[in-house]
Amino acid sequence: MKLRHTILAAFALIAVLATGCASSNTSREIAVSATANGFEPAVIDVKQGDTVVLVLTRTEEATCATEAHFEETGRKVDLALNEPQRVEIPTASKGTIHYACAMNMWKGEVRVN
Ligand SMILES: [Cu+2]
Repeated sequence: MKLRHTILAAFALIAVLATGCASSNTSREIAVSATANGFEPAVIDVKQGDTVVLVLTRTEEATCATEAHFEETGRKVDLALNEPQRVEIPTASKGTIHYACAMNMWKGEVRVN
């Protein structure tokens, strides 16, 4: 009887863990504005394995951040005024994804934790 309870408890624990794993991967769209002060917010924290899409929008005419160059992926995105650009961020491994304006003056980063 005691063994049976232990086995049931083990199955219950496995079920809880499996459910926890399945629901821990979430999908996120994160809005980033390119303004006269650069990319805002400049630092974003996400979880490894999550589906993460940055939605970059240049909201001011007077900014150097008219492009976003992604260091790790080599992707370059033109930021026309008030036209949101969607950029998927790779989150398979932990680390930091860096991006910057064409002159490398304004910088942003996505930290995969
Ligand atoms: Cu610049």
